[in-house]
This record gives sequence, C-alpha cells and structure tokens, in this order.
Amino acid sequence: MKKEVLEVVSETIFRMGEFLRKEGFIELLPVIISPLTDPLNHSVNEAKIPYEDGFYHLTKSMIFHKQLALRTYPKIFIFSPNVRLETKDKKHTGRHLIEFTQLDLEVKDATREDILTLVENLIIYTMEKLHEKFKDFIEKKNPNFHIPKRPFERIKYLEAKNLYGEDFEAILSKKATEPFFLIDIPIEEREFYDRLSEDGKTLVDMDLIYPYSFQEGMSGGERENELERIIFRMKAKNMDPNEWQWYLDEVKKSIPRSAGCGIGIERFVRFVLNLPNIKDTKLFAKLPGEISL
Ligand code: ASN
Repeated sequence: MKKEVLEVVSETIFRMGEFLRKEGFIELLPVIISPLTDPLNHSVNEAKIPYEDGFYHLTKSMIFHKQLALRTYPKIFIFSPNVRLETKDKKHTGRHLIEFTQLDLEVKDATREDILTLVENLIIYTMEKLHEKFKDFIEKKNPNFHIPKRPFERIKYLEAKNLYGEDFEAILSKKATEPFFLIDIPIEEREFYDRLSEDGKTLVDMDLIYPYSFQEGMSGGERENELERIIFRMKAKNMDPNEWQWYLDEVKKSIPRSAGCGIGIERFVRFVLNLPNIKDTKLFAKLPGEISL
C-alpha cells in the first residue's frame, strides 16, 4: 500500500466535509447498530447481533436515521461506515467491499435537482483540491485525470437500457470520459424509500456513474415521507409493514420531506487514482467471500 493513497483518502474526507460545512451542513456521528437499517434492494448475508430480548442490525445505510435527524437540523452529513455482507459472487467485481464508508447526506425540502447540483460541485471541488495537493502522484497513477465539466449529463435509466440492453451501465461507463447521472430508475430496481414519480413507474432518484469503467459511485433521490405512500411502496416490494414498526411509528409522528444521497468514499478514491481494485484504497479491506483483518 502506497502511503500517498492513504493521504488521498484522508484529504478526500477533509475536503468533502469542508465543502459541505461551507454549504451550511453539519456533520453527525455515525450510527453503527440499530434495530432499523436499510433493507437494500438486493440480498446480503444478515449482520445481526442478539442483545437482551432483541437484536441489533449493523448499519447497511443510515437512510432512515438521516430522515429522522432532519427534524432537528435541515442539512446533515455523516461519514457512515456501512456493513453489507455481500455474497461471494461479488468477490471479483473490483468494486465491492463488505465494509465501506459512504458520505451520506440529506437536505430538508430539497429536490433531486438540488442534490445533483450539490454533488457536481462537491465532486469537482474535491477533485480540484486533491489535484492541487497531489498533482504528481495523481497524474502518474491516472493518465485520464481531469476536472469534470459541469453540468454532468443526466441520462434516463430506461432510455439507456433500451439503447444498450441489460449491460447498459457498464457499456456507458466504459464509453464515457465524464461522470454522468442515471435518473428515473424503475420502481422494481430500488428500495421503497425513494420517491415515486407521477408516472407511478419510475422514481425521482439517481445514480452517479464514473467514466472509464469505474461505474456507480453514488445513489440517492427524493424520499417518501407520508405514511400511506410508504405502506403502498412496502407492499409493492412484498414487505410486511408489521416488521417495520420502528420506522412506521416515527413516520406517524411525521418526518420531513427531503432529498439526499450517499457517495462511496473508497469508490471515489479508486476512480480518482485509477486503482485496479477497490481493496487498493484501504489498509484493512474486506472483500466479499473472505475473512480478512
Ligand atoms: N445512502 C443512500 C441514499 O441516501 C442509500 C443507500 O446507501 N442505499 O439514498
């Protein structure tokens, strides 16, 4: 492991936090265990800790805690450690770790477009600051490095899929030289909490896709915050609302309307430094399908 890689990770965390503070955000401490965590849209091995008469989940994402935190403060971020015990078929993707950190942020009363603009500015600011500090190292590691142009292209998910088929994300990422957003993702591809569009089929959400085959590095959207809509969405996912009492009790007390996203720190650094594998971004990397220090 090159010590410069660790310095780039450290500077990334510093500069992203600095950018968000200047934008009026405050940083919250992460939640590591809770009876409530993100169900995700794909299955992973359970990470549950029995405790007293119940159990805790390890955090898969802080999505629900972000929504609840907005009752107290309107613009928040967390460098949130997530544990997702991915199945071992993901061992060789080069882009999955079972323990990773996302910069999770959420803004009360924001629209998707507000978050897209914020993310463009955050990514560009951080890349500029990294380049100022690590010019020689970055240019040596990454001959493709350049500061992206604003605005990032917005591409509709279904239009891309129709044009390029099932593998559209990989194909588009390989062709691209600039990051872009995939928007309007179909309801069946996502969790229940991203907001349903008027069309009843797609969501007011997005992924950020890095170019040069680095693929997805951020996802988010506008959120559902009304009880009936949330129950409708849970049922559409064949989820049993009775198993979500922790969340639904809070929704009944009311949670604010919001939008936000999570940006994978290791994926961002991998993209900036053109690293072959995500495990090259950290000292104690844990790949799917193995036990590591
Ligand atoms: N952090 C993501 C979001 O804000 C959720 C996730 O990680 N699945 O939408």
